[in-house]
Amino acid sequence: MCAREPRGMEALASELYGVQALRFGEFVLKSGLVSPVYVDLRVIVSHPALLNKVASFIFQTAKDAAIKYDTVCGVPYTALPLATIICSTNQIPMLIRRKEAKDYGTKRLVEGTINSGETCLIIEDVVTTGSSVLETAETLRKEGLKVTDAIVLLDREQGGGALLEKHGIRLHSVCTLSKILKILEQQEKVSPEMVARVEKFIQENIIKLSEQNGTAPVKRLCKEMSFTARAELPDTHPLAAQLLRLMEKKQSNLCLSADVTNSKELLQLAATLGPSICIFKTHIDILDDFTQEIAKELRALADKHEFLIFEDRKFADIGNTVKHQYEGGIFKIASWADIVNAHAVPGPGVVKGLKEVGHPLQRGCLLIGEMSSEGSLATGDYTKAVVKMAEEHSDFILGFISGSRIIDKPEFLHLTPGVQMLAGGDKLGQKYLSPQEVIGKRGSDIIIVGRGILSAPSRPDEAETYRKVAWESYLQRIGVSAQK
Ligand code: 5BU
Repeated sequence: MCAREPRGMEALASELYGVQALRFGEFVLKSGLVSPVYVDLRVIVSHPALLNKVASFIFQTAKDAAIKYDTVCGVPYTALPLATIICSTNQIPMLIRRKEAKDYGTKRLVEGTINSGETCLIIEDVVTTGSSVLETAETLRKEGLKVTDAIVLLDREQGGGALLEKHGIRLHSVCTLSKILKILEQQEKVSPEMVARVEKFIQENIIKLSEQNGTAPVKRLCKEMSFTARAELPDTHPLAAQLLRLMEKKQSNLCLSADVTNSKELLQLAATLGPSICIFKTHIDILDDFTQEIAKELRALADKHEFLIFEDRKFADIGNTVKHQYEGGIFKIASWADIVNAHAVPGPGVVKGLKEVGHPLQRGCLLIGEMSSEGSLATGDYTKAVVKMAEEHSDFILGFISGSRIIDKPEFLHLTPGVQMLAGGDKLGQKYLSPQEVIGKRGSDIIIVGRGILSAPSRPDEAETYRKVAWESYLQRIGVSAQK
């Protein structure tokens, strides 16, 4: 829903352009998409007169739409000062949504007086997918508040309104991106060619409801960065870069989960499926007959067939203990596994301990952001905290185990277990999604497949089938048609 064009919109558009809240050119977004427009309304806090003006436009839009509400909440952070001005000027009680509750679970997520049953109006600066507004609405609703409407200064018209409508929220915008474009074109600030480019970009990047999953919209993933391009980014971990390059070379984003209990079978798997895979994942402690010789032979096969070895050890103890578990014991994991993984549950000490051993050896670690098993507790704020921990230790953490992309930074890799051709599950809580869903729709990079391949009559043939399907899903995602 877009409000009638309010008077003074031309002046507002011109001022926003003047302070570079809207910029035109070529911008690489966090997702790797190249966009001809960049909207950053955070800058308006440095221009008090403009900040006041934006707040009054938002308030007027709520008035024009005759919305009934008791309180106002701004989506953190840019909309917080806007909500403050609106509430202070018009004597309306305000609520503040915390982005993260410190000490998870013990602190309040919403500050201010909450009167259950009251209606809260959400204020936002810019809406693309609608997911930030939706997150805020869900937090408020959990506190017993009603959320029926949201006002946004700028709607990028990329599907946010439809998502919010699905969740019972009417989106009202002071202005749309295309309207602002028209104004700036008339003012000769933006060329007709640039307007056409931006309009095309908006059209091509509309996130359709059918592509959205639950509350979090799955991003439209066309025209993303290729694995090769991601390998070249300055912040990509050297091991991730090596992996990305070998994936492109072998045309494989398949990780085999070699869950067998006999070392002969393990080595045979590595020898026969090696050409089809980018990673060979082990649970070394389920082998009946492990010796260091096996690790050596596996290492030689990894070098021969160019795959990485990932020991799915799931470290989850204090730093000092995991250091020993990683380096020593019978398995001496650090001496042969390129990649290990860890739970974030103990806090950053687990990463620091592992890093002391692994970093000098140029190893890398994946953090477990989500699990594929039914009823997993690794969701929501926990997953967000895992992402934060990874960002703080990106010299050792190269990515995540997760069901979908959990951070839009192309430097990080996402590996997803719980994959089979047919969705479903096993009797012990494992849940399966298809390779197309995981790579094409959920934005993960690598599928991890165990029994889907291991229980097939011909393991090499089945591995090839998984490799091809996952690779084609990746090619489609980056906008390249698969070579048959
Ligand atoms: P499957 O046979 O494809 O179901 O095997 C999946 C493998 O991935 C198995 O080794 C699990 O231990 C591993 N896994 C998982 O299934 N789910 C998770 O969330 C994580 C690991 Br973390």
